[in-house]
Amino acid sequence: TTASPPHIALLPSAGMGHLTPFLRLASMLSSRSCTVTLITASPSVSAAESSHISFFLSQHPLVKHIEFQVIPSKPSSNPTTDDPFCLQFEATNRSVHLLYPSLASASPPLSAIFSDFAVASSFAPVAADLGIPNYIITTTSCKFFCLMAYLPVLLSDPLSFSSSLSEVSIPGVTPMPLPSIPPQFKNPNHLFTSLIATSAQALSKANGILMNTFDDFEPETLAAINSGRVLDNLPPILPIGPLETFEPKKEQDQSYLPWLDSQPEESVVYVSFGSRTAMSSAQIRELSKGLERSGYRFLWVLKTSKVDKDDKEELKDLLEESFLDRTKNKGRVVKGWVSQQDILEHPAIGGFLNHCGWNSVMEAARKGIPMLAWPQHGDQSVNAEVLEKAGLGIWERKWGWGLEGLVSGEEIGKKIVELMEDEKLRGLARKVGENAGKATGIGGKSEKVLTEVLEYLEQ
Ligand code: BUP
Repeated sequence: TTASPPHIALLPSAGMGHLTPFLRLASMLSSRSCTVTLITASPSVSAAESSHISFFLSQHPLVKHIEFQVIPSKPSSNPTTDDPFCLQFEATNRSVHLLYPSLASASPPLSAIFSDFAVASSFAPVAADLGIPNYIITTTSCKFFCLMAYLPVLLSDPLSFSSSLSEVSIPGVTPMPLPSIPPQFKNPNHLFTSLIATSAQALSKANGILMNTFDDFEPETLAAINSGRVLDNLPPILPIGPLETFEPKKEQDQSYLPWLDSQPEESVVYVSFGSRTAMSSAQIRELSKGLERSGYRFLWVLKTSKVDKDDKEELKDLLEESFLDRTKNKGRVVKGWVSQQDILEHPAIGGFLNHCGWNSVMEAARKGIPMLAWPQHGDQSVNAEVLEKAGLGIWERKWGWGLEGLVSGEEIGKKIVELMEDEKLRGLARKVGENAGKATGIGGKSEKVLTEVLEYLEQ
């Protein structure tokens, strides 16, 4: 009998940064004739997640959907964090065992499950009971993944994050300066830290770890981890990125597109800090000054709350009317969800001021758009270092974590000018884009890795 394409279930966890790569991969698998089941937790934290899930399903009628109820956390059950996404990771971990019956009775039978790193520990026993391969998907850089995988070892030594050391050392990986480490990692009791450490301990049980990165972007780190230098018990690390985007244009407020269409090529700075950064009003004011001072055209997506459902402030309450007036020909400020993919693909975009969420980095890499990195929290400082090293952008380290300090408009303005005028950087970034295209093209390294996994899983 000839082999038939595998049936793969995908289990993402909370937040658009986690959902997006899963939906993209689901679409890629579906177009390669796999049977795909998308598993989603309900209720979701943000409105963006629920609307993207519905939209995805409407575009992919062949994809099966399992929705499961998460057992909610008790209010203020965790004294170390009130981050709704982090609490949802924990709630999802407590609930994934509920999936067993529907996964066991899937038809055709499941060939494998691709589950998020954040649920690795609680899902490992479910996968073992089902007796099917489990691949873990991480939604960050390979370098930050190394830090997460090695976290249990670091936490076992009280001196690992001691302020007397200037950097954190992980075998095989270039040292990470202490200020780049998420501050929560210094507290082993913090929910974020304990979730990651527990997930890390389950990695050795997985069949492979799929990553949205590519060999040319992080060659040394990928070589180190795949030769067992970081830890000797990890399954293969499988770089399959940058993931293809499926998102067709949505009916949404795209009032900025006609404006963008009328701007010269590579003249506009696109400014966005992802779906989870709530910038302070003082920093928003400085950023507006910086954009104006730079003299460059800009498209700025502004958010003021961690969860979109809470974002109620209007532009006129956040920015001075005189600013909006003075810059009305130079720029656009947008509130609410935009199609970042369409924006980054637009020829008018010449630079990207961004928080370095890994999806955004890979999206900029695909298009070879130079970035000005301004990490806000989590994996973003390590990601900033990775993209700078790869030639995709610049990073002003002294700005620190965006959510902690206040950077002046003057400095921001200067850095934007640097980003837009650095022709060498533009050339390097373009090369990154070419390499990304090669990796995912027919016969490219990332494409081959995914093909091999799917061939292995054929039934
Ligand atoms: Br905001 C926003 N439109 O308006 P990251 C984001 N995106 O398409 P994050 C939009 O969401 P984590 C918007 O293109 C990317 O694919 C964007 O993921 C898209 O950052 C995704 O870049 C956001 O990884 O997540 O949201 O901060 O903290 O998990 O990295």
